[in-house]
Amino acid sequence: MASLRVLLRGFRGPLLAWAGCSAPRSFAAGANFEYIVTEKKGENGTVGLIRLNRPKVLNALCGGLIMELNQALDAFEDDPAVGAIVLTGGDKAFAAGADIKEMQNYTFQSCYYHNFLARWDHLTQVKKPVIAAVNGYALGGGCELAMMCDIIYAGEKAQFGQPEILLGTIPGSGGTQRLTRAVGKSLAMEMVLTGDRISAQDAKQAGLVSKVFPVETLVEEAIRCAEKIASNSKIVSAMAKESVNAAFEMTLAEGNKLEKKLFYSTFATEDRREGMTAFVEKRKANFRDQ
Ligand code: CO8
Repeated sequence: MASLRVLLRGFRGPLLAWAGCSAPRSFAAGANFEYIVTEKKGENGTVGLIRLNRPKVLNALCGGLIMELNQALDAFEDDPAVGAIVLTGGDKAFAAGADIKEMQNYTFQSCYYHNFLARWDHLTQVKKPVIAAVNGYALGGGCELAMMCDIIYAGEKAQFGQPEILLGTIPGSGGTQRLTRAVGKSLAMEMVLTGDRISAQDAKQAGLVSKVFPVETLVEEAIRCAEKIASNSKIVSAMAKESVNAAFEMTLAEGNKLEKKLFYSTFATEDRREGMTAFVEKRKANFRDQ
C-alpha cells in the first residue's frame, strides 16, 4: 500500500506540470500555436521558420512547447515546398533550458514511468536540414536543442551553457554527448561541471557554432543559408545529412561504407543526372526532388 502511494505521488509530477504550461490543443499544420510561431520564408517559401515564443520565461521549454515544436517540424517535413528549416528564439534567449518550474516536483518514478524527455529529441529524426539561429541564452535543454540541429549560427551576444549541475541534476537530452563531440572533453567537462557559460566567439572557436553574426541580422543570415540548402535536391540533401550524422555513430570504416552506399544511391535519382547534365550544359540545375 505504501509503495502504491509513493508511485501515485510520483505520477503527480507531469500532471501538475501542465498547470504552468497548458496542454496544447490539437493543431492542423499551419494553425496558430501557443508557444511557438511558424512562418514560411525565402523567395518561394522554401524555408520553414520556427520561432520559440515564451519570452516572459526566456523560452523555457515546457512539455506543451516541445509538443508544438514537434508538430511544426512534422508539418514542415511533410511540406513539399520546404527544403530546410530554421529554428530560432528571441533576442534575449534562444531557450534558457527545460522549464524548471514544470520539473520542480517531478520524481524519479514519474520521469521513468512516463518517459520524460522521450519525445524531446524528435528534431534529430527530421530528414530536412535544420539550422539553429541562436541569439541570447542557449542553456541546458536550450543548448541541447541547438546541438540537435545540423548547423548552429550564433548572434554575437549568444551564450551557451549546460548549467544543470547548479540545479543538482545533469543534462538529459544529449548535452554531455553532443557538447563533448563538438568542443572536446576538457571544455565540455568544464562547462558541465561548473555550469559556466561560453560566449558566441568562444563557441565558434571551439567548433560548436559555424558562424557568428550581429544580433539583428542573425535570423536573416540563417534563412539565407537555409534557402541555399533548399535550392538543392531534397532527397540528396537528406542523404548528405544522414551521411554526416553517421560520423557520430559509426567507426570510420563503417561510416565510409555507408557514405559509399549513399553515394551510389544518388545515382538512382533523377536529380543526380540533372545536376551533372546541367554542369556539362553550363546551366543552372533544375532539381525536382526525384
Ligand atoms: N525554466 C523556467 N523559468 C525560467 C527558466 C527556466 N529554465 N529560465 C528563466 N526562467 C524565468 C525566470 O524564472 C523568470 O521568471 P519570473 O519573471 O516569473 O521570475 C524569467 O524567466 C526571467 O528570468 P530571470 O529573471 O532569471 O532573468 P535574468 O536575466 O536575471 O537571468 C538566466 C537569465 C541567467 C538565463 C536565468 O534565468 C537562469 O539562470 N535561468 C535558468 C537556466 C538553467 O538553469 N537552465 C537549465 C534548466 S535544466 C534543463 O534544461 C534540463 C534539460 C533537460 C533536457 C531538455 C532537452 C531539450
